[in-house]
Amino acid sequence: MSEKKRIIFHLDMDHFYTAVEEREHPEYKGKPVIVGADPKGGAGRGVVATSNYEARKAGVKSGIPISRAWKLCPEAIYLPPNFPLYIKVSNEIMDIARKYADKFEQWGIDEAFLDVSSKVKDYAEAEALAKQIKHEILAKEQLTCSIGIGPNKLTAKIASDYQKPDGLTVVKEGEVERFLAPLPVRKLLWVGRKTEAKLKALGINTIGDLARYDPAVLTETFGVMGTQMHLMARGIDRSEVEPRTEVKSISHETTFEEDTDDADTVLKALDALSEEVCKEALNQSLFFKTVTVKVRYENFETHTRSKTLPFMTNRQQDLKKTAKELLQAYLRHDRKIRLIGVRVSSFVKGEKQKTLA
Ligand code: DCP
Ligand code: CA
Ligand code: CA
Repeated sequence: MSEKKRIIFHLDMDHFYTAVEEREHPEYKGKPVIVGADPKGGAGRGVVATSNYEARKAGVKSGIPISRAWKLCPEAIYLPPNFPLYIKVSNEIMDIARKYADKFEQWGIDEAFLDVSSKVKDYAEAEALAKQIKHEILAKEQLTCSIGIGPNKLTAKIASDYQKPDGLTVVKEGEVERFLAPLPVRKLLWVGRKTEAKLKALGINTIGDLARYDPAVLTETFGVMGTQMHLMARGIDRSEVEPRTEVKSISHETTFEEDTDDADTVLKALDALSEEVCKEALNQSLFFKTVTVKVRYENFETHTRSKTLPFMTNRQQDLKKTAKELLQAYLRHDRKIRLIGVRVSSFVKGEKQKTLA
């Protein structure tokens, strides 16, 4: 049975946070702009979320310490992230792109896969469609994006990164292996720095080197991931474009060893639960607005109370403070508590971590 031919787009916004900031503040245009932690004159402890292309020329990239950015580019405009704005813009862009796809999958705050197989009959039509999407995003949002087109998600994702900013790269079926071969293995989706170092030790630098390597040895060295990497190096990826199943809430609860009416004990446990919940939200790049606490008294009577914050957050201090406020009413000297829980919901998604290794 022959497999149905697919045409997949990967769309990724150019220097997303800083591009949005430049749009909102035209006076920043042409100057280096960095969004991230407060540099505090070089003593700041956080990292760079992103930088525009002017700042990148000075070596400032996502993820480097903000103190290092300050050394490299003290003259840049430093801005704290404005997540509500980026998320609003992201939602608008996704709504534009979604219309063009048979199947749509948002991946992180500024990128998405589109399966357009039934919308176009060949790669020429696909290219025209991609231009139309880029045009609509530019017209409505005054922002540029880069689109990669290929027969599968893997190829499309690597192609969107190939010519940035404002790029459009088409890799037709049959050209995939030749397109991938000269690129560094790092470009493969799941190859992190550790794996890259191990591959280098085997003399594998490019995706082509990996494609030619003995798959049995790769499987022996890296397990299932080795098999997977070899397939990817040859441009094989059958995964479907599919909307992710959404996480609706994150919660943790704890039952006390002994029922208690001691406020300290209860509040300490509440803080620990808040920390757990926050860590999970951070891991999944989720920001929440609604906080709910749950209390079960010794007689199993159970109550919940919620509060929706006026802003989105995934900061521990916000959750701890709100959870504490909500719980106060349940702390009574005449009733012992058996269980407490903390839940967060009303999510919006931030940028996803892209490497597994
Ligand atoms: N981001 C972040 N921390 C990182 C990486 C990214 O906070 N380590 C945020 C800021 C970016 C946004 O996610 O603007 C999108 O990430 P990308 O990796 O797509 O990077 P950019 O869009 O900034 O740049 P590019 O033009 O290279 O895509
Ligand atoms: Ca981007
Ligand atoms: Ca991205």
